Amino acid sequence: MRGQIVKIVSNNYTVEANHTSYVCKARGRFRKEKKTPLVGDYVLFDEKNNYILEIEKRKNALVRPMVANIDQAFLVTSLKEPDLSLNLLDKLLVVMEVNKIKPIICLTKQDKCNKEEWENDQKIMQYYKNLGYVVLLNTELAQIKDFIRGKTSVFTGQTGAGKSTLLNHLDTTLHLQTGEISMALNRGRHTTRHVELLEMYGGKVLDTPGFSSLEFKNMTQEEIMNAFVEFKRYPCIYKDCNHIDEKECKVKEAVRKNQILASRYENYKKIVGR
Ligand SMILES: Nc1nc2c(ncn2[C@@H]2O[C@H](COP(=O)(O)OP(=O)(O)OP(=O)(O)O)[C@@H](O)[C@H]2O)c(=O)[nH]1
Ligand SMILES: [Mg+2]
Ligand SMILES: [Zn+2]
Repeated sequence: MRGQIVKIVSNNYTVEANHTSYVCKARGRFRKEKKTPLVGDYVLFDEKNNYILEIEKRKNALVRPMVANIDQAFLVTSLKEPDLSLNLLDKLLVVMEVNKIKPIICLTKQDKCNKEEWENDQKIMQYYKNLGYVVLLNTELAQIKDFIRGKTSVFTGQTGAGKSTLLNHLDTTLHLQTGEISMALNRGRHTTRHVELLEMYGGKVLDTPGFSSLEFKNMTQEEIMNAFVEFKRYPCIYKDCNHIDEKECKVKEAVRKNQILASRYENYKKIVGR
């Protein structure tokens, strides 16, 4: 039978097919072949013995969070508690740009900001909007639902940013566990511990465990550079300019003139390891 993996807890793979869930094991040979089934994978499975037989070719896959076959990503970004991290946001944008996944920036905890902080955040977010990115508040549920329809969306972002809370607001029947409960149980920092695929509003959404930092692997400097989409607006003299050590560089000039947000340039250097 053909189905889709909707949840993985240690070696148990929950596969959904025709609105029925099957808890399956994976074949031993997957490990030999270095194939790891991911949430979002379409698989062929033996529904009598509950074994995954075959993983279908993926449209794409992310390493962190570990998910497959994604159309778009909600980058759930808190403005407070935890404080806005433009470094994390830029890193996530790079991941999505490199993997050709549409990012949607979704801000949370605006209610915790004072007037001055919110005005400053809005200025920063206007910069991202000018780059062509969608920026929404987690209170704009109708718009979020519109984006969800007909697509597979991963919800990713820092732990405690409010991914599960937002999904609970979108579908009030969900009751996903959120921050405070885990604190009460003293389970540590990460409330969501498994990736889970859910269906809502004619689309699929994936709640994922948050993280406190992001590492980069398998990305070239060129890919990272291209992911900073505004750099292309300032063509340098040298086509292979890295915008770091070169003396005459239009990108660096644009940073000096405040045309490029300084934090974007600093995060570019950090991500490429400079
Ligand atoms: N004031 C305020 N609190 C929020 C908002 N969104 C989420 N929270 C709170 O933030 C805390 C963390 O929310 P979660 O939804 O558990 O965060 P998460 O991103 O799912 O975290 P992980 O599962 O650990 O990755 C909870 O106490 C929520 O009630 C918001 O917009 N405003
Ligand atoms: Mg969560
Ligand atoms: Zn340059």
